[in-house]
Amino acid sequence: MAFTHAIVRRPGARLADGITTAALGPPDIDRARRQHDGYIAALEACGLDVTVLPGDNEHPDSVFVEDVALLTPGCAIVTRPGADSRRGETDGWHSVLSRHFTDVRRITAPGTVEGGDILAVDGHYYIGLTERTNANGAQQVIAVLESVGLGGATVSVNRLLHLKTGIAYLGGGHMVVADEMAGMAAFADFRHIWVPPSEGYAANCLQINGTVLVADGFPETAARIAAAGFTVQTVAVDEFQKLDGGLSCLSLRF
Ligand code: CIR
Repeated sequence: MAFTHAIVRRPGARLADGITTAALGPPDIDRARRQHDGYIAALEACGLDVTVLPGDNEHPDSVFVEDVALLTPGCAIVTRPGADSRRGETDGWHSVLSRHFTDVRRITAPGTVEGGDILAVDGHYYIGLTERTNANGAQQVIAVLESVGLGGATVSVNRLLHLKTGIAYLGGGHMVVADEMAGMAAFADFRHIWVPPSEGYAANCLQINGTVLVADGFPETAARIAAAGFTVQTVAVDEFQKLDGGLSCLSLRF
């Protein structure tokens, strides 16, 4: 699928208070801002027109905009994050998305959904059931998708934060897989590009208009993706890794 636009949000002043399991220390806000600039430049180099929203200083994790919406060719959906501290991040997103989409839906209680749990594969949407995305939320997403002629199905995720923490679809049947995703029946028929355990963070990569953005510092994964025929561009995002955030989490593409 060709993308023309992306939406990002500047890191907020309270970035260092974001949720994390990473034990990599607190992020350096100035370095995070520079890396965010580099990320925007990488999206632009892929041909995207990038809308940059101002930082949200109330919500430390608000830079991870992928989690607050699902954008599809038929509609946009504002999610309802499963993390309590992230729930308020969705305020204002209906109006942001209404500038680009005529049909904007919302996930409602008791459903919870975070966009990091939704993997788009050629018009089909895999929805990871995790601590952040529950069955009710997933069924609401599937109902919306079906109402616009698309489809979705759930997969259970046990060890990872989000589904896309361990998997990325590059197009052409190529799936980058790490950890538990490598053995998942739902993805068995794809052409796997396997991420070694020492480079697990790099599984969250992003194919945009033929270029695959890969986190800097994971040479084996970058080499394996290049060997599959893709142009690879590395992007430094290690300040966001400290908050369990990957490349895809930092933008919404459409
Ligand atoms: C969180 O735990 O919610 C954030 N610190 C990281 C979110 C990363 N988002 C994603 O993987 N889609």
